[in-house]
Amino acid sequence: QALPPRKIKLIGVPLDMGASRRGVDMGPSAVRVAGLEARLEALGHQVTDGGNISVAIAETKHSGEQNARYLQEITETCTKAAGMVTKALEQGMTPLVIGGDHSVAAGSVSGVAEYYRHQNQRIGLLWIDAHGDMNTPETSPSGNVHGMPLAALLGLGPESLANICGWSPKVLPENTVLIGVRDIDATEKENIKRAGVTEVYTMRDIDERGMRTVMEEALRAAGRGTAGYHVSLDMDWIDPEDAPGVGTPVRGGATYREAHLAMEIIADHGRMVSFELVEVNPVIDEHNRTADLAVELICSAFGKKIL
Ligand code: EXY
Ligand code: MN
Ligand code: MN
Ligand code: MN
Repeated sequence: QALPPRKIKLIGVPLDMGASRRGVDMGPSAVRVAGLEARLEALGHQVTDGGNISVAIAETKHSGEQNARYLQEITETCTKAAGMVTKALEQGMTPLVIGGDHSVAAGSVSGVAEYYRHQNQRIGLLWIDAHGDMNTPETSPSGNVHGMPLAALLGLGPESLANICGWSPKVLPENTVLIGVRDIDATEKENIKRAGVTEVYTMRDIDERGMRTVMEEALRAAGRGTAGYHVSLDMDWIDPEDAPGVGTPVRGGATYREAHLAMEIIADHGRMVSFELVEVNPVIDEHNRTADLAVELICSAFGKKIL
């Protein structure tokens, strides 16, 4: 059913130090319990579960600077994640990273960019999220690092995250696309401009122009001159009616069908080089239904068709 079959490397990252609400560290487990491996294999893919990256427990650490709490531990985790992602690609596998809070993306996207850099290629990035994740320690209203990973990947900082793999920026603004945003801080808005990211599709754009048009434009921008793109899916993109188990829910998100359609279009284009899904919080979920939806969406992104 899925075309063509891929070798998928599953990498769990039980990180929750980037968020103030606890519990997303249980995300990888909830997504596995929802049947991720079996359901991908039913589509014809070959899945190897690489287990979880070992992550420090917040209670055993000092949070450090308040404008970017646990930055050191998060950088260590992201560095490990980047290494695993690069290695999976070297082995001909498609990385599938399950978080954890969204700060892990600073590692996974770095790992993908590092692999393609060795082939003199660059990657595009689809950031699918209610939030922009474009704060720096200087602009963050919360000090939560999960509000900063996209700024790091574009080279704005924080510096230790931006320089994972020893270079920066990991993606160019013209190949970086924000999809579904509806909660951006005023200072963060400035950062988006400063970074030069113009491919921003808000929920209003999706309402007015439809998911199909938005996704076609988004994929064109992310794919222009790149080896392909990484998909970073924050589950808080989806409306809390359908995805209640997330750390930072925001009303007015993508519907169940819109979310599937976006993933189906990504699969049709066949240019996704890696995928990550973050911010599932089992502590506030209802009978694991956010994790179930996460698995469904991953299957759609990996080629599951209705008929
Ligand atoms: N913009 C807010 C902050 O920086 O604190 C909220 C960030 C939430 C980030 C979530 C994961 O996408
Ligand atoms: Mn297997
Ligand atoms: Mn996010
Ligand atoms: Mn978010």
